[in-house]
Amino acid sequence: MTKLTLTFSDAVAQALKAGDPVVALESTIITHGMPFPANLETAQAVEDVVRENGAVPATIAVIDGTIHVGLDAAQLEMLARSKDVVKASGRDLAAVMVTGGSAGTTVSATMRIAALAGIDIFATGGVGGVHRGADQTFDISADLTELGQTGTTVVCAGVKSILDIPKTLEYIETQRVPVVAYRSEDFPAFFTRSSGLKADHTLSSPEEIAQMMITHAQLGSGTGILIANPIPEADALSPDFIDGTIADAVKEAEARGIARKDVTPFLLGRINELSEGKSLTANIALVKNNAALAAKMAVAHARLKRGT
Ligand code: PSU
Ligand code: MN
Repeated sequence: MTKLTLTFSDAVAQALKAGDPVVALESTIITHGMPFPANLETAQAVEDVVRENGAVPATIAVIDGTIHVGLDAAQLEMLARSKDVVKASGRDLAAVMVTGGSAGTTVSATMRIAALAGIDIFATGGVGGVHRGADQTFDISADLTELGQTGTTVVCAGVKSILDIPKTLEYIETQRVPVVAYRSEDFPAFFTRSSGLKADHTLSSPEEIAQMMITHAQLGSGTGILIANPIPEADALSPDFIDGTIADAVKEAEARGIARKDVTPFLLGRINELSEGKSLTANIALVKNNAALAAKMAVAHARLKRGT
């Protein structure tokens, strides 16, 4: 038996050692969430946004059987171009590693690894959730159960209406995960600024969120926190347009019998095609927006932990 090794980039290792702000980033968005080359350009741009806002980006993936925390340019490009890397949620990691495989890590796997690495804040686009028709299919993302068990704070833009948003919020509530909307009363729906549902809490500064993270950890619940950051007004899509597109994609997935881990990548790809790239443009904008907020939170959180 050998010890689990995480391979850190120099920048991430140094920052963690010094207690400097670090933001974890997932890689399924690169391998299964966006087409090439937009996936690579976005991954690089998101890392830049984190740096511009004062934190060190730690993109997480499995490469040739090893978990990497912080990737170099060549590794990012390999993931972006590769057609045969696995989509790994937390439960898939060990099997991928033992066979020497490579994987993009989903929100659940990235949270798990971030927690092992000592990174408290993670930015992504959208988390998985309870799918429409889950009463028949039982399709509920492992992201939600991971949020209930791992103390990572996840910044997202809400969840897409490829999911059943009311059921997703109910499930998150059962998992004891606090949901905070940033500078909004409403829980956002990814491409649009409101899902029509209220968020449990509203916070309005990175400092306030950082303080909440510390208090939440002190309370010992052990769960994550979901920060829902609405897409910027200028980048938001019209609800009528995108909801129609999503409904068409969901119908097509059902008709074709798409199931299990293929559902979300199929829907993302089809929505991009059906919207003629409009969904992708919005997706890129909101991921950058989330990365900026996460970096500011990480700066505030590092300051509070240091007591300065
Ligand atoms: N939603 C997006 N883009 C993504 C994903 C979700 O808008 O790339 C990815 C994330 O990695 C998320 C995963 O963790 O899909 C959820 O997959 P599933 O629904 O199979 O649990
Ligand atoms: Mn699923």
